[in-house]
Amino acid sequence: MRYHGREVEVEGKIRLVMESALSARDRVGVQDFLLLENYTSEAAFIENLRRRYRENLIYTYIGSVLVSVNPYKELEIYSKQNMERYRGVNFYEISPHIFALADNSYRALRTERRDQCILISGESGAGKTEASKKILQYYTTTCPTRQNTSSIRERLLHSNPVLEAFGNAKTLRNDNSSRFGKYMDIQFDYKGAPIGGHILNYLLEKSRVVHQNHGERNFHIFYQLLEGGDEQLLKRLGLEKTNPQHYHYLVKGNCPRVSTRNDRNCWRIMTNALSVIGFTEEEVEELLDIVASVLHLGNMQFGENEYGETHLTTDTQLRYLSQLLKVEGSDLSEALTHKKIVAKEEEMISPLSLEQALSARDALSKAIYGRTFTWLVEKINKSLAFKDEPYFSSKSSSVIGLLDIYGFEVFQHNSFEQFCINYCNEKLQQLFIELTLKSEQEEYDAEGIAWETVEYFNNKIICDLVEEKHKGIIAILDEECLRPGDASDITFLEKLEDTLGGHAHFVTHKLANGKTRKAVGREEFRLLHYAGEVNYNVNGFLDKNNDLLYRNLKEVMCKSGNPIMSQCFHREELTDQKRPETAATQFKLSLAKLMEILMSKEPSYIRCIKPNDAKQSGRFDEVLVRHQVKYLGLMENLRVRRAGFAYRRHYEAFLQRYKCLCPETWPNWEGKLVDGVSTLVKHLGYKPEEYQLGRSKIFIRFPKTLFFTEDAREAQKQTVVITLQKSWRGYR
Ligand code: AD9
Ligand code: MG
Repeated sequence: MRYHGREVEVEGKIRLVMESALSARDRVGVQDFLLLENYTSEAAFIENLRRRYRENLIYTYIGSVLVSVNPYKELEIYSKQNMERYRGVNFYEISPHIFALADNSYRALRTERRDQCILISGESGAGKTEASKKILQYYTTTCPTRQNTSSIRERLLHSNPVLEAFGNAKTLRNDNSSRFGKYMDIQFDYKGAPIGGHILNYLLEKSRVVHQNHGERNFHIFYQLLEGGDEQLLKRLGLEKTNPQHYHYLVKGNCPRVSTRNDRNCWRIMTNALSVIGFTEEEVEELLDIVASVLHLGNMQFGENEYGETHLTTDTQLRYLSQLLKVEGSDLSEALTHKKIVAKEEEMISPLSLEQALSARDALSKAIYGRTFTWLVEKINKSLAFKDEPYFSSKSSSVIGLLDIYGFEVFQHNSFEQFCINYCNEKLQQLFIELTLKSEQEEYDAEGIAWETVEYFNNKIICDLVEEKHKGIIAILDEECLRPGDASDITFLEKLEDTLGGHAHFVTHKLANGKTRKAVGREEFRLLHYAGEVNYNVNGFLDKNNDLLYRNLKEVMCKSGNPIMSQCFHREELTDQKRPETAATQFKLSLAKLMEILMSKEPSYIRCIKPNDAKQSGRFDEVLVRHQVKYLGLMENLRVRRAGFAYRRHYEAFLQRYKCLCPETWPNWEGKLVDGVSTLVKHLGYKPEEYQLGRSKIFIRFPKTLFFTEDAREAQKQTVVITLQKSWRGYR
């Protein structure tokens, strides 16, 4: 084979570049955006993504950040052999992959003994959960095993199907959408073997239990149970193996089946996972009793008498509920139709209207489901907890945290849930900006290299708008929730207008000149997020934030004979005078804790991109991708990384890769590494402005310089192959 060289001008110098290397780059783009010639051009960025996507190359780097585009099809790149290929290999030596990032974090954990975290972000359906599963598989497959802890791998892996059954659902955006945020620590011992884990969960979208938008479903578990549960089980639970449409809580979205999901299969996997995690048969029974109870609650029917008082019209559900939850039927019936208020040690009971009874019933269903989910996470945590051995302290272990949290969401109708989800994304973006800029600066400082500051949009102003004490949106919402009297969603909106009107990122329908802005409804406020504008409808904000359950319903549940329920509803709740924290404040506090956890670790980032809205493979919707590139801040990230030098590499790695290009460094350089690199680049004709030598790394300013070096290496390799082939033929 003959290789044709092509002369190209590089930095004013004519250099010979191998044709094959050039055409390959034209076809598949660059594997690191830092190497893009025109790095400020969004069009070039997207074109690079598109080229790679067309070739099924779904991963690309921006330095150490991994950008991933959802392939919407199974790729043969996650095999065990492939995992082995990525072990101990540097980023640039092999094509970009999520395993490379996982391995990199693992090696940093082992060599620097520093806790790591991997932050996965992207919009709904972009591939975050799949990414986190691939990472977990990588660690559980490739890391050494510690005696007696092999089952921990199994338990770590099996926690996923359980949490997904209870916490994921089909939405318009994703057939397996995580409706809760998840941060999982994987704990490793001093030899690098996984020995335990811990999960923190964030804000489950409980409202889905009682309501789903058109085309969406309730949580998977309900359909799995009805599809997969055997006759005997369903009979015991009082459920019919019928179309889920029979159940009021499952009909709202008019979408009982999803072509991409096999509920029966998932049921088998989920029940097996429960037993691997260590659920006893009784616990599984109790858990399913609760799931069935929620369906029965949804099917309860109420009637109203002439005085506007409500009563139950059928008692089938009540019978099953009292059996499954082990509560007194009459108590439950009374609590669902009456409200009890305790004021100054006096109890007052008043009947509920039909509407109030329905809302009390839904509040109970949400509370039961939400608390069961929390119980489930705690139960899994107990199973994953590292059991300390006397000679081995958990203090000597280190962790890699995996964050898979809901991505930025914009629907036609956005409510309290989207408000919380998007606030969370603001916080993560802030962390990302702070940490990438900080680490970039730290690296230049550590290496003794001068650098220029880069302007970027700091979204702190939006985080403050939401969370600031006394005058942030959450504070105003809480104030309205606590205010007795006429507080309502609308008075909340009015307060927002009074306090925040004029803020650069807050808009309502009222214009300063007294006119009306048409793009924002009368019951909405708009936030100008870093990722785009979102209108939030205030309807339901107060109720969802209060998240209250009538006292008598709590009393009934506290007496439940179902052991899981009695762990979920504590008697102290009834005597505790302190008002529980509101949902938004709880979320804010848990996010603040999460930020602390993440700040204490060394972060790696995976930025997931969704290529189209049709969940189809091979379709690359440029408008959609451009939007994500923008709000994931990828161009900004690239600009920051390129502000100084496009590329950097440790002397040792650089020398190892390119020493063959210089007779003085080949086959081995005996002296100081920095001198070897200096000799090598001078031999290659690097100009002084093209590079700088730091304390441990070479910094290369332009991608062209690196391309030239790579191409020279490729040509050298080919020469060696051809020479070898010739001598082999001569030998024969
Ligand atoms: V959400 O915010 O939880 O709604 P995610 O988690 O970002 O969302 P998810 O990982 O669930 O999205 O991916 C959505 C679907 O895309 C999956 O169910 C797969 O069908 C598909 N997907 C994602 N990543 C891959 C992949 N690496 N290979 C193959 C993938 N398919
Ligand atoms: Mg997910």
